[in-house]
Amino acid sequence: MDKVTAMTRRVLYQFPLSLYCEKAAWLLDAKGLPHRCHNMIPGLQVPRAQWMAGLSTLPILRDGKMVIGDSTAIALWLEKQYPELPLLPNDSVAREKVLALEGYFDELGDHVRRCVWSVAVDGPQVEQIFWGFSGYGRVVRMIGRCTVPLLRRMLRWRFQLYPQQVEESWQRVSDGLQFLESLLVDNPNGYLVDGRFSLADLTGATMLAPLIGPENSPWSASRLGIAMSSERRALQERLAGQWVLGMYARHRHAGL
Ligand SMILES: N[C@@H](CCC(=O)N[C@@H](CS)C(=O)NCC(=O)O)C(=O)O
Repeated sequence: MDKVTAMTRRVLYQFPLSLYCEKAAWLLDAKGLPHRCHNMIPGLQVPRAQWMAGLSTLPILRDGKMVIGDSTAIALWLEKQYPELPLLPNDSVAREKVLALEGYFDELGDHVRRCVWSVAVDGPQVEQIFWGFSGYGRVVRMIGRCTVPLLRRMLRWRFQLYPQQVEESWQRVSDGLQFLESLLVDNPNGYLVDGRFSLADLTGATMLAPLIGPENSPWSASRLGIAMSSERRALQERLAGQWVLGMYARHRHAGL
């Protein structure tokens, strides 16, 4: 299949800022699978997502006639369908370890998202962070500019940006960073399972990226501006932060 045909047949329905959509896009890129991204408007995705995959969340991947929703299901399906450039080990024990770490980081992602939005929600760049992607047309971005107070209210409600929840999430994130660092001690090449890049590394790096802000991620400093900048300085110097930056630098090659 040539690249143009593949991009017509393989479509990732996503929110460009979503952790789980970034994970799915990275999965496709890591496997060298050309695809096209279709950016959807948060909230308005529900009927189409329900119709396509019986889910209300993104990412959803359409690959020819096949439609798969949920980033973990997408990972498993891609692995089965395109086993070249594997992201899961053959060995069953190592495979279980990768999947357990993937599940752990996926769950942590919700807390990371809450922490980052709790810092960014009141900042002047909130509209640029949320809508400032080339995949959203001029009209959508214009509406975005006119509805900033509504966006802030929606973010607070949707991600439960309330003091108690935010405090709990920072604690979970702190535990998560320490857990990651415990896996990295005496681990010279930095891969979490069996010394090679896997779904565990890809998921860990994606879910923590909004805190650390690798330049080739949707949460780069050039997109977020000053939001998170003081929190990030300390995080980037930690072992976990260095690890995220290293994974993005070495393995996140987009734009196939
Ligand atoms: N476990 C799911 C989580 C997906 C998810 O939470 N997606 C969010 C975007 S980050 C979403 O679509 N939210 C829309 C909604 O809940 O209405 C996955 O891995 O795909």
